[in-house]
Amino acid sequence: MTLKYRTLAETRRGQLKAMLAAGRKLRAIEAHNPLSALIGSTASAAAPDGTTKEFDAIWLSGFTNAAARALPDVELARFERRLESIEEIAAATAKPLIADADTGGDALAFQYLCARLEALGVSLVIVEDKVFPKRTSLAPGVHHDLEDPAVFTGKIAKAKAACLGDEMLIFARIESLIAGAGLDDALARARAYLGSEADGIVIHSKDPTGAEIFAFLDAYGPLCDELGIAKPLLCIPTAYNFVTDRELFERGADIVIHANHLLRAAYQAMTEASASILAHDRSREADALCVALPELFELIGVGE
Ligand code: SPV
Ligand code: MG
Repeated sequence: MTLKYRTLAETRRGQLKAMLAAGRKLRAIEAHNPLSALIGSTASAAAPDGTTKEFDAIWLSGFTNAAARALPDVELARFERRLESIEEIAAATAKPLIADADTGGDALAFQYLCARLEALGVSLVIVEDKVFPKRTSLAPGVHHDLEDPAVFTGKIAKAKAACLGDEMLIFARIESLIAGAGLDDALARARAYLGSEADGIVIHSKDPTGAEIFAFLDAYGPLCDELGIAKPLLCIPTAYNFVTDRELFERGADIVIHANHLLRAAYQAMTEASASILAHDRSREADALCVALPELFELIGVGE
């Protein structure tokens, strides 16, 4: 870890809740190890209005955590192993952390997981309404079993009760659209989860046209109005990435997660650099694909 970008669990944990309470719209970038978290945390770009944009939080993706180990995203990582990798990332960035809990296992396993994540200073835990062990959401032709909504909300209620404070949020992730169960099922689940202990809702979709997600977003505001309950909504626009964050915010999303892009960017550069070294019988041509060493030293330090 670098000593430059750190914070205390106590300082970090409540930040996301405070940002949402202030009405902020938030962007998160995926990390699969401490270096990718450092890169995502220090990334910036000029916004059209002259301000500087940064990511507001780091997404501790289950998919890229597994992919970095050359494993499928099917909840194979053991509890302690997953926590170790989250702890390593937490030591490398001061940004708020959003943890992907997958299904969280059964109610007891999810209680313990949330207790440990709270102690690490995680700001938001996302748990999905599939049956353990889940299958990855975006792969074609995969069958998904959805959890009974009452079992799922019961699990969230127990985990909330197991937390020592009220700073760490737990969002309920709806997988109806991923499982092919349709918009009506997604909205029925949104209704149930809005009335539960969950602090917010995640809606996921793999429809590349965006029609599915727009239909849900159009119905979510009126549903909240009908119930008199407003909870933040989070989207993961990997499949419909022609839509900008701004448009998703304007259509009612509060948080957007770019869920796997640093791992995929690294994969692409590693593949091209490997082929280039073989093709040219030397590494000079691959330099164009690689960070210069001084830039890497600047980020991680040289131990002086
Ligand atoms: C992840 O990044 O692990 C996610 C998002 O849960 S997705 O892979 O699209 O399901
Ligand atoms: Mg995941």
